[in-house]
Amino acid sequence: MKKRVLTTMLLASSLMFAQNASVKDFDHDGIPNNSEKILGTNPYNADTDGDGINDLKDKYPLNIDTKFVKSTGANDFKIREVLVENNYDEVAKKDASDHLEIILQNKSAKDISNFTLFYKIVDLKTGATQSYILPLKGFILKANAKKSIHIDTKKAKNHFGANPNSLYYNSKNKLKVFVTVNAKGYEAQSMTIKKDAGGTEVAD
Ligand SMILES: [Ca+2]
Ligand SMILES: [Ca+2]
Ligand SMILES: [Ca+2]
Repeated sequence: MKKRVLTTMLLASSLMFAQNASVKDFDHDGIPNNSEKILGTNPYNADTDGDGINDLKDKYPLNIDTKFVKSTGANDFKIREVLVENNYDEVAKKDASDHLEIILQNKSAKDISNFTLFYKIVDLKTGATQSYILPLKGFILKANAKKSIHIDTKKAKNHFGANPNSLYYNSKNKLKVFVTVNAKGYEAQSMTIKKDAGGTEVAD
């Protein structure tokens, strides 16, 4: 009898929790947070892949529907490094953290802005792919300087929103990450990196 009461109570409380969770929709895209987790979309971004189509209407919310057009112009900046988990950061002489980090170098005497990032994640075991466009609003690469772009869930300067439900965070398989950085009026720069199998380490 006692056991039955407990089960009923547990059921009732989990139902209440499910109802509460289901009505939460942080990004107001019409998809509840818990459904975004199942779909693999970003609960903090109404347009997860950045292609201009809202998650609810997007047939492929994790792969851009439009073609990413590379910027052209002066070849004045380059990607110095792309860091992922299990990388050794040659510049800082320490292990790289788990998030995606792109280190840019300005080779010119002029500040560069108006950056947009395109990145594609391929799960090398399942073949699943995801592609994202991310405008890097407010990011300025000063003349002759190097600076990192961080793609994670931190809200800080030079940090830009990663999808917490993406392959990057949820697949334990070996991944390949293709990165292209656009800057209006400048030659786009690309780099590819592999992320070893295994989960992201919380300790980093
Ligand atoms: Ca939502
Ligand atoms: Ca969303
Ligand atoms: Ca979209």
